[in-house]
Amino acid sequence: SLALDLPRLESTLRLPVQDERQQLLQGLLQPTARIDSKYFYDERGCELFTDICRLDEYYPTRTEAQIFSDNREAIAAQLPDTPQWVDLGCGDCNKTRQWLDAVDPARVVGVDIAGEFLQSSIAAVAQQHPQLECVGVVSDFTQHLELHDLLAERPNNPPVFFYPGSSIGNFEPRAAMHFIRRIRAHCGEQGRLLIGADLLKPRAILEAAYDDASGVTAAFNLNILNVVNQELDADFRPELFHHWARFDDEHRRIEMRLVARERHSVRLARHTRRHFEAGEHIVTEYSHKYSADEFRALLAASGLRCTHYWTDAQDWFGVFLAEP
Ligand code: AVJ
Repeated sequence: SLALDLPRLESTLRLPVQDERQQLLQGLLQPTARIDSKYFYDERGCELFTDICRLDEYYPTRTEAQIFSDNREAIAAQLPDTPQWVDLGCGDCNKTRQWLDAVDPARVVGVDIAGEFLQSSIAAVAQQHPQLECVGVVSDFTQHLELHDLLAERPNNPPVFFYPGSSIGNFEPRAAMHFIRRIRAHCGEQGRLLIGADLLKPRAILEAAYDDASGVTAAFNLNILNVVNQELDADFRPELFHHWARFDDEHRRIEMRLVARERHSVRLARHTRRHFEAGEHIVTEYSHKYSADEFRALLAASGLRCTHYWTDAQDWFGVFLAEP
């Protein structure tokens, strides 16, 4: 039957929905309001992010893709034979698909928080590669990465964790270290991490990438308020905020905010309101930037040794291969 042809889908989503809503609410009630960046990615947010990746100003996606296509065979040559390819945040699996010929994995494990989307994107890979075992794991892996049992089913196929796109930049450095340590704990001796990280570069280039002329990133940022309205039954009016993105030299990160245009108040939950003064802001995203040496040091602090490094002609983006 059709149902039996669907690839295996597991779930490690553990947080009850109620806790998630409570966390979101608490963040909004802090002296400086915060919304976790994961709330960007509803259906509209995913579309807008796809549009961002095609912007002239947004260089990371394109630059990483170039590094991958220029070095595909050289990178694959450094990986263990027939690994378990674990794509963290696989989305539509388009990036993974491009590696299958070169890497020849024993199986593909696609991990993503968006469960419905995951089923169909993993199914598409499985259909294109009938010999390949494909498993989808619905998981908020940034909170709890727990794939030991799954990986142990193939003890002779070491995992290659694929974490592209500089998604690691959303973590603050300490949290990034803890997350990479979790990955390391899954590596055994032969496991590897293949990770992309955005590099430090002149401020004007960074800021343009997060505040593009056509306003796509502004729309992406403002859309998070619609997501929060859905999640909490809140009544944010996006038109009362404006998009703000700057590079913070001290913390070496792009910070994205939503700034209140005027004094007003928002209902967050049934009996909870939050007031905003004109100019008061909500932090919606950090996107940390590293030098290649700093990123190697982060890997080292997380128990992994960077063995190979690839970059583009301008040193704008780094691809790191690391092992225990
Ligand atoms: C998906 C986290 C890598 O930080 O560049 C793009 C998200 N935000 N434009 C990034 C994003 C605004 C992106 N990451």
